Amino acid sequence: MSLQTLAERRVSRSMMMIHLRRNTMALLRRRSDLTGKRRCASAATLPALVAVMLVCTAMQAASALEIIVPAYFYPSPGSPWGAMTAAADEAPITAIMNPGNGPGNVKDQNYVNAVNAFRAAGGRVIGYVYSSYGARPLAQVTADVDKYKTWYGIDGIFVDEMANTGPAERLNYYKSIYDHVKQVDPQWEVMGNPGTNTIEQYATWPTADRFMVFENVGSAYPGHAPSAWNAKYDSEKFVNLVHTEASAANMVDFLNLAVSRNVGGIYVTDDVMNNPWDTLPSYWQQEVDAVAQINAQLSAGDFNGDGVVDLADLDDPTLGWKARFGSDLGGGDFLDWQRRYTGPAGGAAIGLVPEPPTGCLGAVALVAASLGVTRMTCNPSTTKRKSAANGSS
Ligand SMILES: [Ca+2]
Ligand SMILES: [Ca+2]
Repeated sequence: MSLQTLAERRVSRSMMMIHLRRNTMALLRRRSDLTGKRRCASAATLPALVAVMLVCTAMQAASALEIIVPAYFYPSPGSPWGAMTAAADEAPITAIMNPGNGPGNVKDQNYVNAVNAFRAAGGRVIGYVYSSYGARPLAQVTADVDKYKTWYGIDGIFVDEMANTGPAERLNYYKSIYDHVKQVDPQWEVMGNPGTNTIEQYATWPTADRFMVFENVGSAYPGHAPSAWNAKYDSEKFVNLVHTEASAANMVDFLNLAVSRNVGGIYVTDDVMNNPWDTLPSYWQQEVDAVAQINAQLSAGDFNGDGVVDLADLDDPTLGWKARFGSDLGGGDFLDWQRRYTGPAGGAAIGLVPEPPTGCLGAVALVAASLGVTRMTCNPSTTKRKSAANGSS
């Protein structure tokens, strides 16, 4: 992998983590008493985890799962753009705008307003261009890219109908698009859509920052097998689109399946062919909630949002657990951290892992004592966030 690609990955990861950090407070506020109960029960497994701590280093938190919406609907009043904007502080969302099989012929103020509102709420937007599997004249593609840059404040380009085979000149065609986008704006991402598995050369050439490697009906998703080379890259490099999936339960299963398959971006809809992308799914809010829940699990213990669960998550002067204890973080969050931290023992935190059944109480009490806090128990009604208990934010 080239240094440039690595740098872009870091930019992409840091953008994701900024989004995660922005959402941390909201996510934590949404956790229920049930979650508190589950956390306290987990104290019984702590001794086993201590053994793991001794042999491992700081644990890498997984990248957040992102929703990638082909938003091929016009932003008229009451359109699904409003529902996407309303959800943008709950889960990371990138919308693909597509005014007219591309940017269209004129700047559209309704798109300006919708895009600006969605981005102000935390969403990202990339602009649709098609490439006819390498047959569309390059100048037409780059002209579309330029129109997006001139008319809209967005975050990148979505290259549809991407080829997934050689020869080198086809790869070079897509690298030319990629290079043009990076010239137009080095911050812009390029998402390529072969719609199916592709060869690794498309990633290494490079031709895109991430790839949509599945676009098909729900019934084809469980049996889908990603290319073996995908495992060498971060999950944020891969996106799946699933349409014609009527079952909300299957949708949730597919989100988890995506995580298990090293896929960082997904969208599942019950809309069907000929155009499954001209509205949001009927289970949109359930999908947003499910992604937020998955991300809360993936980021548990990573209080400073840097993608790693380590001692800084306790000690960071503003974002660390100690600094936030009693405001938006409590004993259950410490146990999250303890479960996921696998680095060397340091400070007071690790030396106090107790035996069950008083595990939760003891762990929290010992850390709390070092902070001068006296009344913490394992009762979910008291370990839940103060903000939730007070009904404030
Ligand atoms: Ca439709
Ligand atoms: Ca961290």
